[in-house]
Amino acid sequence: SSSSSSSSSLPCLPRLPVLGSLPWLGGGLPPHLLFTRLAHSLGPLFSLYLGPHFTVVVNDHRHAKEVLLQRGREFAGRPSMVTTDLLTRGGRDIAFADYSPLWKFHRRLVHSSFTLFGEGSSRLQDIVLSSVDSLCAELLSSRGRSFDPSPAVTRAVTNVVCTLVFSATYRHGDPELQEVMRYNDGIVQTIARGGLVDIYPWMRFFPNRSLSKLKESIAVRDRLLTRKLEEHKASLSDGDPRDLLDALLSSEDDSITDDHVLMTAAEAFGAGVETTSTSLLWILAYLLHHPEVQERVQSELDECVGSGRAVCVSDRARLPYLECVINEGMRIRPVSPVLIPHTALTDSSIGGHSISRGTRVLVNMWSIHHDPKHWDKPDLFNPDRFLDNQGQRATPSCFLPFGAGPRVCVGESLARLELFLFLASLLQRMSFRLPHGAPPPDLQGRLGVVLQPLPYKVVVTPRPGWEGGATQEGAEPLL
Ligand code: HEM
Ligand code: PLO
Repeated sequence: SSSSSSSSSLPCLPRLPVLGSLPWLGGGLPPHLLFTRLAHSLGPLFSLYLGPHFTVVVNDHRHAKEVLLQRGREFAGRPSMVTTDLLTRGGRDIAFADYSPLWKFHRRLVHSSFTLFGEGSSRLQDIVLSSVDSLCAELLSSRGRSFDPSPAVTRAVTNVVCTLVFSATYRHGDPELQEVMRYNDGIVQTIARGGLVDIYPWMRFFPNRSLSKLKESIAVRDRLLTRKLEEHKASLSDGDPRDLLDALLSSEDDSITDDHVLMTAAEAFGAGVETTSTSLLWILAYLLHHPEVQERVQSELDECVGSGRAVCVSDRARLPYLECVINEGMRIRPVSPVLIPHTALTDSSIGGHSISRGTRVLVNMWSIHHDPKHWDKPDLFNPDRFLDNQGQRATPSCFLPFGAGPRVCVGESLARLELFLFLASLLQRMSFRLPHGAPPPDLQGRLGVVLQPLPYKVVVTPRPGWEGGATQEGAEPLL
């Protein structure tokens, strides 16, 4: 059992003073692949020094569950890092804040505000569906030309989050929306988690282009969000909260400061956009590789929804194959392949090895999602693995794309709802294929703040009934 004490000691990479184990981490592989390879020789649980920081790497689902669930509270800390401290005003957010009673209260508040707009609420569905409609119209207006779907998808997802967080909806080309997307890009490019400043904090005193760009982007973000915050304060009423900002502002507790409200809004934004759009782009990339999967989703849609109406949340239970496609996409390309670093809040243990307080723990979800002991042909995109032999949906216990335990993603149900409504609506209305002679998308991806596919191009063709664009032909007129 996981609690039995182990006689062998925890394997550790060699290390030098100051550099720690960094010289043994060369080869240019991104961390999730490097750790997976090291686990082959050292075993699924090993340790190393990232500069001065003793770090345990967990590569199998048994130990991951110990860290995230069984001893979740003992491993619910976060290390302090230079870039994320700048990003969050020293941890006044959820994701990068260390464990504290205030953090716990803050997280619960955010969680319940999400539930307020969450599943079952028709408002959230309306917000998502209206953004999906414009996305479909935009993609269908390409009229058979090939294009990169990423900007349009990112814009659509950004619009959903803007509505949720501060009730703004933007038209294509709105300068404020462009400002939001530009600052977000600046942060994404410079916040590379695990960068050198985050290992050696003293490096921030050297001229550093990337760090100045990060600071500039953060300043643009703060100016915009402060303006939204002031507008909300001025128009706040006792009625139902209009959005996340209202919900946070109406909290009676003054331990939640303006800084907390601002950082939470900024984070919901960043997390909401980066993860959802990236997951959608991965799934589209795999559909281009597997046209038979796309056709099967479309037959399911034709059978259960048809082309006479828009897809809605209540169709979810009737579209099990689409859910499997979404799960398989998140399994094979987890957007956060090593989660966010955890730290031990007290002396504890993993797999019987004692772990001292302050130890950093990296959970390698990539290796868990590609473990050949638990997944048949793990490198194959096969949505059927999420169906049992009766054709019912089944979720294997080593599938954890949102993490688990006290630090589980707070946006999980929102994210799942968005992925479902976006994919269902897109595939109901159009088919995606490769441009003539184009190679299928690269599936290696690039690890930045999330694991992203490299840019690729698609051609879309409207499906029967949707040739006229987003509004389908022969539909009831609105008035
Ligand atoms: C944390 C995945 C969408 C907000 C996380 C973590 C993962 C994750 C793996 C880290 C868990 C850990 O460190 O143990 C995803 C995926 C998404 C998604 C795969 C979409 C496909 C969202 C959305 C939001 C969100 C839409 C909010 C609007 C957060 C926050 C945390 C988090 C605030 C930090 C939780 C904490 O540290 O306590 N997410 N996420 N995520 N996610 Fe998500
Ligand atoms: C993305 C860029 C934004 O400008 C700021 C931001 C906030 C929250 C981060 C997100 C970024 C990247 C993805 C993260 C998210 C919190 C949880 C999520 C790290 C940096 C994941 C997948 O773990």
